[in-house]
Amino acid sequence: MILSKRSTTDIRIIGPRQSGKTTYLATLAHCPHKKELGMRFPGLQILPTSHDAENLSRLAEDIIMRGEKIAGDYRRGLEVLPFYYFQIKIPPVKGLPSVAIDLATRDFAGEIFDDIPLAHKWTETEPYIDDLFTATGWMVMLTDWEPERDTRLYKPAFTKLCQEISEREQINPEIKKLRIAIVMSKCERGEIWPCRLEPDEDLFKVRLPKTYQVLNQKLPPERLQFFACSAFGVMCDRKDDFDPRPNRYIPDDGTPAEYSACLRQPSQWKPYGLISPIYWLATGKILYDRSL
Ligand SMILES: Nc1nc2c(ncn2[C@@H]2O[C@H](COP(=O)(O)OP(=O)(O)OP(=O)(O)O)[C@@H](O)[C@H]2O)c(=O)[nH]1
Ligand SMILES: [Mg+2]
Repeated sequence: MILSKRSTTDIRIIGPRQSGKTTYLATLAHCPHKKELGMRFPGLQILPTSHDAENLSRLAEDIIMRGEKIAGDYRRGLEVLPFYYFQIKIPPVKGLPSVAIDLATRDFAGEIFDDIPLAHKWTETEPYIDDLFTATGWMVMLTDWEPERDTRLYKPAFTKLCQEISEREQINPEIKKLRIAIVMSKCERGEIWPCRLEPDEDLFKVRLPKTYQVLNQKLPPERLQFFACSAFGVMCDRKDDFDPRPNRYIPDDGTPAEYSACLRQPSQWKPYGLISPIYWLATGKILYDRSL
């Protein structure tokens, strides 16, 4: 008999400004390719189960589907920062039992991540870091890989976070169970789309070597995994009708392409890799199909 395993997962989504955190959550809430997913994985369910999570789904319908980008977030007090609740059911497959995940999650404004390495901002940043340590997992979304970002922001931010982890786990051994999923967002971009299959080796190790080194020195693989995801996906990844162009357009207003893209063709909207990081954060197992 296959037993259904139920677990509650409390995740914080962090990462620099405009790395796609809120779009990711709105896409998860809306789950635009539900019908197709239902055919590929009968029994798969992704349900927003709180008012705020339903609002996210409306954000997807009213803004993303209309080809606009959702507004960036600014630092808000933790007491007013919403939690989004989801129920995710993954059917039994390839010898793994079915999994039901009760997900509680919230995303922090990018400026909080950007401030992590800044000693003079620590008093403002610390309450958010305290909140991070009340979660069972972190999803860190990164989007660009210029050497400058690798050395000047990501490496120092992760060095500080790892230092906090090792200090706090001396006091609270529960923190030793914390898992961290590092996710390259917007992976439909042509130059990184092929690397989505092995993001650890082909994306992070190659494109963010300093960050990759620090993380691997500080955290064992049971606590650290690398993923690639895209809230937008490509135009069509079916073998019989392949069209690998990113399903995004870049407004012609001079804003940097990485930060201002919008969904191009809502009828073709098929995100990539939304569930994989959540699945690993919840279960410690790698999902058989990373495209999920
Ligand atoms: N190409 C592409 N662009 C995306 C994707 N996801 C989000 N974006 C775009 O990236 C920009 C920033 O997205 P947000 O979701 O607001 O990013 P954020 O991390 O929540 O940003 P802050 O709230 O400022 O921290 C917007 O223009 C989005 O449309 C994606 O999968 N692919
Ligand atoms: Mg946001």
